[in-house]
Parts: sequence; structure tokens; C-alpha cells
Amino acid sequence: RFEKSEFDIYGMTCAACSTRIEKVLNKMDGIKQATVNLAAESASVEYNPGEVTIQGIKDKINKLGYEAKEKG
Ligand code: 9UX
Repeated sequence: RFEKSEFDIYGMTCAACSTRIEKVLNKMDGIKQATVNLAAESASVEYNPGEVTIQGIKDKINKLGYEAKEKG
């Protein structure tokens, strides 16, 4: 059972930023698919809530040096 959440991500300035975040998220346990959009400063993440939380996803992005907020 997967859920999908959208995040705003602040601080991405070049295409390598979005690629980097995308790679890291896609390697996380419990994440089925993560897509990061540089121009839109956002990410769309499909994940298993039993394995990873929204806070866990945000923490991961923040640790890379960006600021993530769940949309809504
Ligand atoms: Mo580009 Mo992003 O040189 O952290 S990778 S700004």
C-alpha cells in the first residue's frame, strides 16, 4: 500500500541539486518512486507509510542542505 505526498523544496539552484535529491530519495527504504522538479521547486514521492514517514522524508532532504515542506 503506497501513498503519494507532494513537497515544496527550497534551495535548489542547479539541475544537479534535483538529481541528487531524487537519487537519495529513491534509495531510501520504503520509497517506491520519487520525482524532483527543479523549476517547480517540488518533489512528488510515492512511499509506504509503514516503512517511512513524511517527517523522515523531510529530514532526509533537509540533511542534504535544502528545506522541505509538505504541500497542503
Ligand atoms: Mo549545483 Mo545544487 O552546482 O546543491 S548541485 S547548486
